[in-house]
This record gives sequence, C-alpha cells and structure tokens, in this order.
Amino acid sequence: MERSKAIAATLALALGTGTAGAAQWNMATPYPDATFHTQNIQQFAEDVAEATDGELEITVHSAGSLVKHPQIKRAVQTMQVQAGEVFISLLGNEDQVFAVDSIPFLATSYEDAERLWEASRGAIEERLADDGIRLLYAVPWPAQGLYTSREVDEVSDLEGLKFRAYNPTTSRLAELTDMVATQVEVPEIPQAFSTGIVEAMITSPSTGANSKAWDFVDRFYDIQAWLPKNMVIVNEQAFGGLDEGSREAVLEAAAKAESRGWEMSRAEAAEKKAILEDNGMEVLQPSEALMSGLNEIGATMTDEWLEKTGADGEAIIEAYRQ
Ligand code: PCA
Repeated sequence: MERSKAIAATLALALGTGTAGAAQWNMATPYPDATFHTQNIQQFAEDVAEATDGELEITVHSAGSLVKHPQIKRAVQTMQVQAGEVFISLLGNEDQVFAVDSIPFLATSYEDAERLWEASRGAIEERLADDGIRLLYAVPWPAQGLYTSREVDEVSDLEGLKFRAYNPTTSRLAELTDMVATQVEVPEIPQAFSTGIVEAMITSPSTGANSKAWDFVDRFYDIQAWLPKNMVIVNEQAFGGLDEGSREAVLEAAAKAESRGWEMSRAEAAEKKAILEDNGMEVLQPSEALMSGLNEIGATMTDEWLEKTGADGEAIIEAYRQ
C-alpha cells in the first residue's frame, strides 16, 4: 500500500502532474483543549492548511481521545496516526536520553531551559529518527511547583504524601523523598484527588489552574523545579510522502509554533499563578531549607542520570553548562 502510494507520488512528480489529492493527517495529543499547548497546535494545523491551500489537513484529537498518552509515540511510529504530541520525559524508560527533559533543578528558568533544549535537541532527534519519527518542535511548560494542603518547610515534610507522578523521573523523586507515587494523566487529575488516590503533585500553574487545583489543595509552593517540554512529532514516511511545498509549509509552521509556544508559556506562568490565588489558593515562596534539600536531590538525580547515559549524557550536560 505504502509502496504503491510512494510510486504513484514519484510518478506524478516525474510527469509533472501534481499530487493525487489533498493529504489528511490525524494528530493525537494528550492534553485538554484549554491547554496552551493544544491551542498552539490548533494554530499550527491552521497555519499548515492555509499555507498549503488545503493540500494538507491536520485533524487534532486532543486529551488522549484518539490515542492515550503512553501510546502516542508508538502510534506515530506505526502510522496509526501521522502526527502526535508527547511529553518528552514520559519516554524516559524507553530511552534515558528523554529523561534529561525533567531532571529536577537542572534547568529552572526559561533561559536555562532554552540552553538545555539546544544541548539536547540533537540527541533526542536522533533517537526519534531511529524509530522513523521526525521531531517538528518542542515547547516548555511553565516552571513546575508543588501543590499540597500540607505545610512543607523542608524535604522531610513530604514523607508519606500520596503523590501524583507523571513520568519515571517524578516517580524517582517521590522515592527519594519518601512519598508514595501513582502515575496519573492530566485528564484524570481531578478524579485522582477527589477519590483520595493522590493528595499532592508537582506541575505547572497551567495544569493546576486548568484542573481547578483549588478544589482539592490549599497551597502552591513556587519551587521552580524544572520546565519540561512537549514535543510535536510526525511519522517520517508520512512527512516524506508530501510534496515539497507542503513539507516546507510544515517546517515553517513548526518553527513559528515553537517560538509562539515559548512566548505563550512565559505569559502563562504569571497569569495562571494569579488564577490560583484568585481562587483562594496560597501561592508561597519555598523556605531556604526546602530549596536546599530539593537541590540536593536534584544533584543526586543528575548523577544518577549521568551514570545511566554515560558519554551521551555527559556530552549533553557539558554542552548545557558551557
Ligand atoms: N503539565 C503536565 C506536564 C507538565 C505540566 O506542567 C502534567 O501535569 O502532566
């Protein structure tokens, strides 16, 4: 099937008869429509449709409605869908390189996050290319903070908390702080809290505000722990099957979406913290003791990651620290 399509496309090109018709892509994303990442992707899809005069139509299936988050990368790889969005560090067990995106307290500002992205993008692109996937762009979430009703003045105060994890790194962080972790995807956060499966989480003001965190916790500690990214990916064969004009349109729209997304993220950080406060949550600066304890754990986790990744990891951290 793919082969004959490719042959037809090549023939059409050689004969100058143009393409066989408009391409339709399905794109699976994990987060709800009100998420700025999802809105940015919708804009990306519109930009592509406009730039290609409708030759490439991308239909976005958000909130894990078509494919659940843990299966999205594989679904793109096997062409169940042509494109998708994945939280990079969700793939940390599949390949440790992806975990660099969520090492606690390694990169804690937008400037650091940009440098870390520059230092790690090549390695991440290579891993995806091995699986026939092309990376189009990545956008960070605002800095991650701690949501809990418990007063937390130092790391030992975290002990025993039922903690919502979202990737292998946050599960490890829970282990090192004696919390009890359960992995929960964003659409299920309210239910996980209301049923008592979890009582604390570390995530952005965006996800906290969109999940109405004030319904289940009182405090937001602004620990600025890391700025993890979502990446938008496409099956390489699907991409290669487009005519040249459409390929260029996709790449241009992706570059625009990347810079627009980083801007949206910066704006979100303050906006969504204000919403937490407006709804009665306490937005708190962490104590020095809490921060120094967390920074120690961050250093441990950087070391652990370097041990697992060896020369590959060292090259990334070295480039980042330069
Ligand atoms: N929101 C997503 C990933 C990071 C973030 O800020 C989540 O909580 O799963």
